[in-house]
Amino acid sequence: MNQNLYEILYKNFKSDLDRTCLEIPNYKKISFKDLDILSAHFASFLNNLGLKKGDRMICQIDKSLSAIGLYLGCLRTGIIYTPLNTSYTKNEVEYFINNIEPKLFVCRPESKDIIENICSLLDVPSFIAIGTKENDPVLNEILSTKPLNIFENCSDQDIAAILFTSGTTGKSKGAMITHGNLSSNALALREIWGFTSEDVLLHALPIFHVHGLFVALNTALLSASKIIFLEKFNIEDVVRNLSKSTVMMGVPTYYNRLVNEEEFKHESYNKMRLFISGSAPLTEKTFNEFKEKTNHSILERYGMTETGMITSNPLHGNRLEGTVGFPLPKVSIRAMKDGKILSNNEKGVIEVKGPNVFRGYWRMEEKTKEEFTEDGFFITGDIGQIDKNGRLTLSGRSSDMIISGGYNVYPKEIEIILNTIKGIRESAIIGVKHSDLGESPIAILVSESEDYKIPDKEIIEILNEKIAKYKIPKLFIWIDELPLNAMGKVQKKNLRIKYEKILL
Ligand code: MLC
Ligand code: AMP
Repeated sequence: MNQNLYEILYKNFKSDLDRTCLEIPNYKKISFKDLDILSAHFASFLNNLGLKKGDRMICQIDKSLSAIGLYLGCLRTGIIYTPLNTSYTKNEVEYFINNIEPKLFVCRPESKDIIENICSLLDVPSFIAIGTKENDPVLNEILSTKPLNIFENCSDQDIAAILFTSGTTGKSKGAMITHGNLSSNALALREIWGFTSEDVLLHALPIFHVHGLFVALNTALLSASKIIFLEKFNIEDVVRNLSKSTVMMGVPTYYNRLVNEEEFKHESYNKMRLFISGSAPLTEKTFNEFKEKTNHSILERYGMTETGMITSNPLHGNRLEGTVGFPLPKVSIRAMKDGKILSNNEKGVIEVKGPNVFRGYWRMEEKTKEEFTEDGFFITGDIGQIDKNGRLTLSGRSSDMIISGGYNVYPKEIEIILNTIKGIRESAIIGVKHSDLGESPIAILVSESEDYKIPDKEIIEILNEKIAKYKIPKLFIWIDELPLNAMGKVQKKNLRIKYEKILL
């Protein structure tokens, strides 16, 4: 049987073709039929450009109907979809192109000149720029093609998408996510979160990461639920549209902001049945304040780019603050230490196995091998404990990764750049508490000379050229020397303890 994810989604919404699928502010309503036809136009357009199953397409575009059309068009044709965070810089984009070797790059109109230049230098055969407006000329061109109602034959092992995740070495890795990974996860989430065609999902997340793209979109489409599709998380728009919604998904920052928003009153959530949080730890404070204000217990779940969703608190039953719940159907987890499986709440590294686990890192066989155990479990790098009922509580990460507003920041990537700046002898990036974003990176620097410290502004200018804005440290602190352990390694734990509350 064809395991093409689009065909599976289609089979599940085809009895609702005339119902509204997408409500996008300042746009006409889009029915499931409209969406199906739109994706067939995109499939045709990709096909006319000569792309075929297994070819890669990179896009760095704003959240829009076209972005969904492109995603679904790729699924239909078996073309590998590679979305990039819109804040990535030219420098970062070049790395992704070199790594992926796409046949097509789709960018925003405002970055057309820069991307066109990179594409010609790096031999990307095709390139287009597409905007968000209903009358965008490139969208119109795509809509003028003859729709291609294709469901390319795919096995559950065929790659549907490659999503980049950074690494401890500072080098991004492309996670190869298959049609089978995505369908198994969407089917499991529909079941455990009770999604139906009666639901209205408030969608304010970006769609270049797993959370907004797969968890939210795939689950809603598979359930034939309506989606209120907002361009981004803007508190006024979210509050206004929540009154028409039944489910919302978000990172903890969204819930921090809602709790502190005066206009977020009973009328704004009286139709809501479920608030879901993930991508970063939801603090007990936010969970409890939200519960006090709304009488809703936020349902926290846990996942990763490489694995999709792994565990979730229950829809029915106790949603325990500070825990991420139980493994999804068909997913196994274990906590490991020194090669032993732990039990009864002992802390170890969490490993996961199941149909949700990705195929490996694109063109990084060695790295892939390192991150799997011999018996096929993926080593997440998250530290946690599993109680006797199977409930998981996370307590940290084995790497020093920072999660800022749901985006991952890898210290190494920033330190490598800082250490090349004249005037900086050495640097350490650490994550400290941030009341809105959860955590934020700050830089601890040692100067090359005693009497001159480069102004922050100059450092930021250099960083802005090379890395996305959300990775820029919120503070630069100069000290005489970095604390080292006996092995000569920077004791980041000590720095974290010292500066933990500096941004609060
Ligand atoms: C934006 N900015 C951030 C930021 N987002 N800075 C730090 N951390 C962030 N997360 C910066 C911008 O570059 C800009 O800088 C300034 O903040 C204002 O931009 P904005 O777009 O207006 O920001 P804001 O609306 O406040 O965005 C914050 C946010 C957004 C939390 C709403 O980042 C967001 O929607 N995050 C969701 C991330 C997500 O989807 N994660 C899922 C990963 S998947 P300047 O200098 O120009 O002012 C995953 C797996 C799983 O982890 O389990 O789900
Ligand atoms: P990413 O690389 O963007 O896929 O991020 C995945 C990481 O986000 C995981 O390895 C966890 O460290 C973190 N994460 C996701 N969900 C949660 C959660 N509910 N609580 C704590 N951390 C989470």
